[in-house]
Amino acid sequence: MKKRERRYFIKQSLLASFSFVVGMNIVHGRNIPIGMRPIILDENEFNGLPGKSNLLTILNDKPINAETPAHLLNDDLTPNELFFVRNNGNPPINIDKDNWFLTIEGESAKSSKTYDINTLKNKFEVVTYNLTLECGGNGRSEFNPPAKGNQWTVGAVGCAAWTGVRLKDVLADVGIKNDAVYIGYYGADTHLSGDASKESISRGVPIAKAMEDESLIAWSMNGKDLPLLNGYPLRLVFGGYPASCSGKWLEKIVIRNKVHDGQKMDGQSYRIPCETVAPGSKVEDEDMCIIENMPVKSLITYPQSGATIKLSQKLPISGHAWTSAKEIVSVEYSIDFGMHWQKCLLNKATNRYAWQRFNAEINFQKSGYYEVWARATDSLGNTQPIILPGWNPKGYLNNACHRIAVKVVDGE
Ligand SMILES: Nc1nc2c(c(=O)[nH]1)N[C@H]1C(S)=C(S)[C@@H](COP(=O)(O)O)O[C@H]1N2
Ligand SMILES: [Mo]
Repeated sequence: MKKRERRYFIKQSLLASFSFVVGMNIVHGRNIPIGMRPIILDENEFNGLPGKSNLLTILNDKPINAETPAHLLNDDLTPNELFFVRNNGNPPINIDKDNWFLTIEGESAKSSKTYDINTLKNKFEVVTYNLTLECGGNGRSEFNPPAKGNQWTVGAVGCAAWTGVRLKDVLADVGIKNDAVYIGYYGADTHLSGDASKESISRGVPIAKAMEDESLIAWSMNGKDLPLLNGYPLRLVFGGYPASCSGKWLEKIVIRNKVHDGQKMDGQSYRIPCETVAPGSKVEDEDMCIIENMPVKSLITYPQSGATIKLSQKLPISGHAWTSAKEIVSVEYSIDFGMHWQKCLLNKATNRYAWQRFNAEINFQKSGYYEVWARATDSLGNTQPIILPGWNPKGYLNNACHRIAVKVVDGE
């Protein structure tokens, strides 16, 4: 009997990821054997992320997840190419922004309407807000016992100037019934399995959050089109909430008469135990609560951890602090592992949910190894824990103080 040639080909979903990363359709891609990657992914000048700096740290390429090293987050507005990327599925390809449609409907909508992006621009007031987006899983890598999922360190956060229309204006145009409690989104990305009937993610926010002035349907980031990986051509942006609520590649919003029950709203996703639990506990789904407001947090963005300075010099430090409350009221730093804290200079925010710059100059009295820690306090009196806050099964909401290493050496 003739021996049949056996070859195993990659899955359709992996091929879709490869095509996306390469930035074009891979002709004959179905023939790629299992275990082989397009060679271009291994060439140095190509980090595989369209519109993104190759200085991002790639945590996962199926789906694409990449974070920003802390010292590259020093700008007041995070440059588009440095803004982190968190995908749950395969981003859409071949987008035509002139033929992009957003439909608003749902059991608590008084009508159903579909808008193209030009209509949104012309029909509603166009506004710009600086809004901080932070993934609910930012900081996950520090949890112990470890939590599964992307091992974000500190860089799943950024603050950009988002331009678009207010979600509340568009919802009002459609009409909101009195029984509305939630909105949910649907995007054009596809499930990793390749199954077209499944959503990769479909989350949302309570109606009160949707109605805030700063809750946007945005098409622009820092004065430019959204990068493809950040939701081009249209996305939701909610500052102060886990970024998972800010639906990318936005095609549909539903006005719901109950808590939205889309993909990753249920089970353990984007939920924490309603009551504190011991590390490592198994928590039943019904004892898990949806994450709403994000906790107060800060990041030292200058200098880079590991910096060396001379004892005779002062060390300038800088960074950002953010909160879902009205504002940050103080940022302090410590160089003695939290025994003493000194105040930093703190800028006012341009608007609610924008991060606030802090600065300080540090004098060291002796040469040696130091850590600089930063701790922010918001207008509700909430402050950051020094070590890891409440353990939770999925590793969300780690707002422990950021630490950097500094070496002080003798000399002028
Ligand atoms: N359609 C869609 N929207 C999405 C996601 C996604 O996978 N698909 N990821 C969410 C999550 S979990 C986060 S943290 C943010 C990340 O936004 P960014 O990639 O622009 O930084 O987008 C949210 N919106
Ligand atoms: Mo996220």
